[in-house]
Amino acid sequence: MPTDHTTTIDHETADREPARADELLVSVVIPCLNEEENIERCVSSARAVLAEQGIAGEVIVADNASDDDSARIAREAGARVVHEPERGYGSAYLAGFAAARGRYIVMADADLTYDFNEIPRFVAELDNGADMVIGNRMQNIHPGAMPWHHRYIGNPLLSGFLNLLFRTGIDDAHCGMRAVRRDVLPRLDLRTTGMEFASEMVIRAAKEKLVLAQFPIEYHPRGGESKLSSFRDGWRHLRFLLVHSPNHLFILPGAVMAIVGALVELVVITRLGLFGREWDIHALIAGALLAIVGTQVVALGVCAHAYGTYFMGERDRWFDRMRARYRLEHGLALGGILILAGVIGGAVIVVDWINHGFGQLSDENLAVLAATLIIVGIQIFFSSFLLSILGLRRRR
Ligand SMILES: Nc1nc2c(ncn2[C@@H]2O[C@H](COP(=O)(O)OP(=O)(O)O)[C@@H](O)[C@H]2O)c(=O)[nH]1
Ligand SMILES: [Mg+2]
Repeated sequence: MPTDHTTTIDHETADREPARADELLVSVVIPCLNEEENIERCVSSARAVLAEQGIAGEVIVADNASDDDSARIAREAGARVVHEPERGYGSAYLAGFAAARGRYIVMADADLTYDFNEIPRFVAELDNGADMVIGNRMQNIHPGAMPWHHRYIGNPLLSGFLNLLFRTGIDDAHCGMRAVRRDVLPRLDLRTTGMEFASEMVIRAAKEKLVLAQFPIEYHPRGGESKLSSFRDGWRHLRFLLVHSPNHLFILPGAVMAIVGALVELVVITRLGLFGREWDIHALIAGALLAIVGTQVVALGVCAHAYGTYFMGERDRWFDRMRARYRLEHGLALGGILILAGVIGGAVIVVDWINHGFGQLSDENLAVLAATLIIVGIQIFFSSFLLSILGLRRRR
C-alpha cells in the first residue's frame, strides 16, 4: 500500500506534467432536476466562460429524471447530457462525475444562484495546488437568495457541527459551487445519494488530508423552484455527520454517563455526604441506570469504530491505540472480575440473610451495587467477543 508520502509525490509529479493535447482541463458538471427555466442560461454561460478564457473544457448536465424539458434544452444549449434515473443531488453528481473527462471538475447548481464567471478562479486554485476548492456564500448573499432560517440557523449550525466533529476548516460546507481534481475522486470514494453529498465531500476530503481551499463568492436568488426540503435534507446532513463520528455519537456521551453513574454509586455506597446531605437508594438506582446504559453505549461505539476501521478504511488515533494495547482476553478478564465482584456482593447478602434466620432483608444498596456490577461485567464480557468477531475478517 502506498504511504501518504508517496501519494503526495505522485501527485506533485502529476501536477507538473503538461496536459496532453487531447485532454480536457475542465468538466463543468451541473446536476439538474426540473430546471427548464434556468438550464439554458447555465449551460451557455458556462460554455461562454470556458471559450472566453481559452479553457479546454466541456459542460455536462446530469439530468436527474426531470419531468420537464430540461434535458432537451441542455442538449440544445451545447451540454453533454447524462441521465441518472435515481433521484437525489448526490446521485446526479455521481453520474456526472463518472462521465467527466476533464482533469478538473467544477460543480454548480442549475438554478442561476452561482456565477459561472467564477470558474477561472476555481481552476486557478486547483492549478496552485489545491485538491478541492469550495466557495463561501455567507458574506455575499443577495436579498432573497437564502431564506433566513437557512442563513441564520440551518447553515451555521450544520457547518459548525460539521467542523466541531471533523475540523475541516471549511466555513460554508454546503456551498454548491466547488471544484475538485478528478484524480482524487477514487480516494474520496463518495457514496451518498442525497443533499448530504455536499457534507460527505468535505468530510472525506478532510479525512484524506487533501489540500482544501475556499474563497468568498456571491449567492444570487434562484430561478424556479427550490428542490431543497429544509427538514428532510437538514436531517440527512445531521445523520451523516453522526454516523461517521462514533466518538461523538457513542463514546463521549457513553463515557460521561458511565463515569457519572459510577461516581453516584460510589457516593451512595460510601455514605459520602454531597451537597449537604446523604444520598440513598433512589440516587443509587439512577447511578446504576447511568452506569449500565453508559457502558452499553461505549461498547456500541467501540464496535462502530471497529467496523469503521476494518471495513471502511477509517483511522482513529484513540481506537488504534486501544486495539494495539488490549486484546480479547483483557476484556474478558475485566468483565469476569466485575461479575465476580457482583456475585461476591450477592453472596454477602445471602449469608447475612441466613445469619438473620431468613428474616426480612434490608440490604438494598448492596443489592443494587452487586446487580450493577454483574450487568456491566456481562456487557463487557460479551461486547469483547463481539468486538473480536468484527475483527475476524479484517484486512489490517
Ligand atoms: N434536491 C435535489 N436537487 C437535485 C436533484 N437532482 C438534481 N438536483 C439539482 O441539484 C441542485 C441543488 O438543488 P437546489 O434546489 O438548488 O438546492 P439548494 O441549492 O441547496 O437550495 C439543483 O441544480 C437541482 O436541480 C434531486 O433529486 N434533489
Ligand atoms: Mg441551488
